[in-house]
Amino acid sequence: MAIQWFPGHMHKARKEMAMVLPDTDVIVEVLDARIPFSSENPMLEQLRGHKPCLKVLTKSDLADDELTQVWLNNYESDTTKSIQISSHDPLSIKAMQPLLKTMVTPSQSRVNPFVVMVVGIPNVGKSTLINLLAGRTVAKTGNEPAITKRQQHISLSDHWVLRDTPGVLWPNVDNPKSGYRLAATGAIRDTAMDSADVAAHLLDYVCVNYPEQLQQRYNVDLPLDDSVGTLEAIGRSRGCIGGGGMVDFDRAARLLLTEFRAGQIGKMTLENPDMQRKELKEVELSRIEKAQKKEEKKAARKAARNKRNSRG
Ligand SMILES: Nc1nc2c(ncn2[C@@H]2O[C@H](COP(=O)(O)OP(=O)(O)OP(=O)(O)O)[C@@H](O)[C@H]2O)c(=O)[nH]1
Ligand SMILES: [Mg+2]
Repeated sequence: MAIQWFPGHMHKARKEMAMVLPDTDVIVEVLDARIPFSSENPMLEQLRGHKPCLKVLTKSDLADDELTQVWLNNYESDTTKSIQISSHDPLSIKAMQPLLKTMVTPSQSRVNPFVVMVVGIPNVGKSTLINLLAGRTVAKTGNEPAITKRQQHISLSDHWVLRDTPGVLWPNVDNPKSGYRLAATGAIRDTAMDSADVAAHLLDYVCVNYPEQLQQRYNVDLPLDDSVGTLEAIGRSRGCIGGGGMVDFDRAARLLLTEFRAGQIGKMTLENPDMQRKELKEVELSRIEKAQKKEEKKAARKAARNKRNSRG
């Protein structure tokens, strides 16, 4: 299922980001440590060009530590550095500033402060990070996407300025698997997708990769080879019962998603770099197929038109 959730303010935000980019010294791209691939916005990648970029894997308190390390190793390059943080770990936030300093070139003649633009998909924790760096509440935060609606400048000191930006998704999330993961972690409004569908996709992965945590949390015998059956068993064990004594799948799904997002099932990461490579190939193949079909349709229409004209 392709997701199309691109509210007007995101379109405006994208344009504003492009406008202020020339005056930006470093881009801080906030990624969700549970879905580093799916939370990386390809639109931002194009926008930033060769600007130095610090990839910040946030919510690491909710992610699988081993996989967070794998992802961090995956990013290092000349213009890109990476770090993991958690809003619950002040030391991880403190470690960011020295790293940012290594990414700018100080010049004695410089009078303007360095500008750091904080970007990322909705609900990933950009404003929370800014508040923690500033040491006070300067930006509005909230546990739902699209809280920040416009850019905001925050002076950290005479030498540093932070720019908070609204979360931006790309107009058409063309990898359906990424769409489900974005929905599972709360980057997409819950109303944009069917909760039971999102929960079943989450369980497809969790049942295989984190079966013990799931079993422990729900404390019932789960049929782990069947995600719909697992969701049904979770719903029954938690009293999500609707008419006729049947499990209310929507309620069970919402319960599972809430507990997953709060880290109550355990620390989990939903993707690794191998999955990223495989899925990017699939997306490319499907793009080529779609383009071919479009061309074939166009050719068929043209042939039909020519036939009609030659008859007439
Ligand atoms: N567990 C955990 N929660 C976090 C962390 N960072 C942020 N959050 C929570 O994530 C939610 C979203 O945080 P925000 O800072 O508003 O996210 P944002 O990226 O600014 O969102 P938009 O402005 O909507 O794009 C809030 O409920 C935060 O408390 C973290 O490191 N760990
Ligand atoms: Mg925000």
